[in-house]
Amino acid sequence: MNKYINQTIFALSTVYGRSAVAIFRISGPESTEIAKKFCKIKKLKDRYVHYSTIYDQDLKVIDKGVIIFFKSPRSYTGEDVLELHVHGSISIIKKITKFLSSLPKVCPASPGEFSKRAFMNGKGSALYFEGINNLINSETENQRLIANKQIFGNVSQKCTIWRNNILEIMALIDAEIEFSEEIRSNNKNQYKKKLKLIKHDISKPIKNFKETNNLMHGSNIMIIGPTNVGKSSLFNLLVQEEKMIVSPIRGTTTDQSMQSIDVAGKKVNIIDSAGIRSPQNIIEAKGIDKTIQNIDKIENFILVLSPDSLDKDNLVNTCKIIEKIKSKKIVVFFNKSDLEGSQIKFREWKEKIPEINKFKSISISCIKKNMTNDMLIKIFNFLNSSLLTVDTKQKDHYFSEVRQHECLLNITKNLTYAINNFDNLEICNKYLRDSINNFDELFGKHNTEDQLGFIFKNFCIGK
Ligand SMILES: Nc1nc2c(ncn2[C@@H]2O[C@H](COP(=O)(O)OP(=O)(O)OP(=O)(O)O)[C@@H](O)[C@H]2O)c(=O)[nH]1
Ligand SMILES: [Mg+2]
Repeated sequence: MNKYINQTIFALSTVYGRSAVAIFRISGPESTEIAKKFCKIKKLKDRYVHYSTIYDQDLKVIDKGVIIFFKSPRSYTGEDVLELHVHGSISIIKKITKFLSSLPKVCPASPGEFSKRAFMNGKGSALYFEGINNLINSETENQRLIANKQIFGNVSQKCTIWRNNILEIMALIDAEIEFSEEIRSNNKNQYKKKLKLIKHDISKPIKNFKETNNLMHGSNIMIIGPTNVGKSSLFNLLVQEEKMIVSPIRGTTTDQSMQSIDVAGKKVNIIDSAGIRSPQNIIEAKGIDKTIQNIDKIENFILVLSPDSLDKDNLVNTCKIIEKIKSKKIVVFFNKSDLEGSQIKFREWKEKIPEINKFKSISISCIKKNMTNDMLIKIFNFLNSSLLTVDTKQKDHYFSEVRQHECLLNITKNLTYAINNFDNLEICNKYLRDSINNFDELFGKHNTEDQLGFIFKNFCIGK
């Protein structure tokens, strides 16, 4: 075990707030003491549902609930773990938190500390725990599916197979170096071929990384366009909430606002932005600057245009916007289709800026009374098919984290060096050894305290 051995941690593992049940999780050597002393359980049975009163230090009743004890090592963390299932009232949660904090050798857990302890106790690889964290954070079906692959085998299994195959080739090369005077070129070619195959296999999830990362953490879509075209109205429509102020005054939105939504099982972060024009004041100037600066970081754009905004200034501004984002994915929303003569104006937009014809477009009206359920479905389907084109049935969507991606890139780099150095088998094997180290890093083996902190810091408290 590690330096944690003497410390017992606890956390509320359910959401803070009013609910039927709240669960506290306690992990470490004090767990048994707490069960015996403060739940008065004389015979603490492993994995057994005890129904018992919970007392504080003065042996005053806090609540009555279900107590479950998981004896080390058969617990989530691998340590003795005690779960207190109590009534989910805020006062009870506060009382138990205060009471547990007051006990010697017991302290509140930091984010991800339960999982970190589990990892230290060999309960799974870093990949596995990243999957657990992703599953807890998942909101959409695709996030759940990717997290499941990360947890239930596929990912670790794949990496283990790749790693073992490389180890096998290393052993064969070692034998060649050791025993034969002249390496048979036949063998060499065979090893080379096998390494190329592994590299090819790894290249598939690498290629899909951006998409997998987007599916897991959300694709960013920025709503952009001239002022007063209905960008904020569209934003409110998509997030189904009156989040942004909408008004006929140009330059109403001065800052960016983001909200996550689910589009056909894919997480999408919708961003509203300040309308592009010559700024009228310092606040608006800052907002427009912010939009322009963030353009580089965004992949997908909804360009909103309206019939009543077709004037000389807006034509110039729209051309500037298109010039800036033309290498990205763009769709055009012709808004305010309810206005008279709107279709003629939309055609005029296309004639004046022929570039617009290159993008897929949809004609809509954000006026509430015009918005039917069918129209809303049509808008979401349009967004899904034109901006979020990911074939989620593909099997190679499983590495979603930047850390994982970096390890895979290093593995490929070292495999390439190894393949290119078959003339000198010692050098070749050195690169293969480096690739094995990259795999170990991917699994979290030999990682320093800092590196582990990086992996677990984004976990929620209580996991
Ligand atoms: N007729 C009509 N009016 C709309 C429609 N969508 C929005 N509007 C109106 O257009 C005006 C501007 O709407 P906003 O959503 O604030 O426009 P914006 O592009 O966010 O404007 P800025 O934040 O100033 O850049 C408001 O008065 C809206 O009620 C629509 O589909 N039809
Ligand atoms: Mg706005």
